[in-house]
Amino acid sequence: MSFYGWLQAQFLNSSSRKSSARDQRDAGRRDRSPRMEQLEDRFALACAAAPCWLQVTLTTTDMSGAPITSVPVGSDFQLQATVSDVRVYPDGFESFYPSTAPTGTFASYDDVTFDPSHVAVDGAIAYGPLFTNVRTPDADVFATPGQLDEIGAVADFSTFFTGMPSPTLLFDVPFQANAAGDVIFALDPADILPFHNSLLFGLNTAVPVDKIDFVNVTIHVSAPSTQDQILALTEQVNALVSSGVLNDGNGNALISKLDNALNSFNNSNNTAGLNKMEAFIRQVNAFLNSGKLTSAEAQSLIDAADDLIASVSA
Ligand SMILES: [Ca+2]
Repeated sequence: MSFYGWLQAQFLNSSSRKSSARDQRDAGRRDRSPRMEQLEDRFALACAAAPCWLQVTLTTTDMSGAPITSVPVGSDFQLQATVSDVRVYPDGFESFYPSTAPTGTFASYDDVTFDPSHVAVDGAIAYGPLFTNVRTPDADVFATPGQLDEIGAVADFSTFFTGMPSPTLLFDVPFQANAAGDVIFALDPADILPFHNSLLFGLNTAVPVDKIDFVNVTIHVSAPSTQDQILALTEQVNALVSSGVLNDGNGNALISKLDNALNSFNNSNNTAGLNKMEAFIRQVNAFLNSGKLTSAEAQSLIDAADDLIASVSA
């Protein structure tokens, strides 16, 4: 598959659309901003055979798309990829391609690896609105834990004569943070070729891998605060009381120990706080032994208490 192959197959053979296409192309020429601003960016580019032609950039964002570098355990975030045509004419263009003709990324596919013991995909891929064609289906992308396999798409037909802005959104993928630590999202070239070649406007061959600047991202997954962990445990106990598993007295026996632990932690007396958490665990085990709690209910409380103890002791 190539840029011109697509043009021929999908668009140019359709004579009925040629006149509107010409209008769009003229409009695109008038609107196209100078590419000079990208000269500065090129100093930061890194590909095996500089100058680079295509940049694929990963960013981690909150659920509204604002970039973030850390996220607490249990929270959602998004992995976002943008693509930028970073060529400086005429390098990387066909010799006959006019300098005023449309530029941008026509197709981009990659693999992304990550540590699945720390983060997990938590929803569907949202491909960029200008990448509407040949989107790799979610089931294929998500088939292997710890990898987004062959994720990518081809540009919308509407961009054929206007080009594609740089950067343009390629995809957003929602993730959940499950365990504390630094998580690297790393790009790798796609493997299913030529179907998943990276393509640029004005270039009739695939973008060579050594001309692609892959920009990875690391997000720090932070453990929740001790206060947040105690609050979550308190809510867990309250739920057992309101569902009738524990009576009020049982609930108070547990919650008073959590309150005492919280006071100790707030006063920076971690040793006393940890002792009170151990007392909480003993009380849970007592309710387990007397049959008030099932082993699953008890284990859930003990796991959360152990997590808290581990994060305070770390
Ligand atoms: Ca792959």
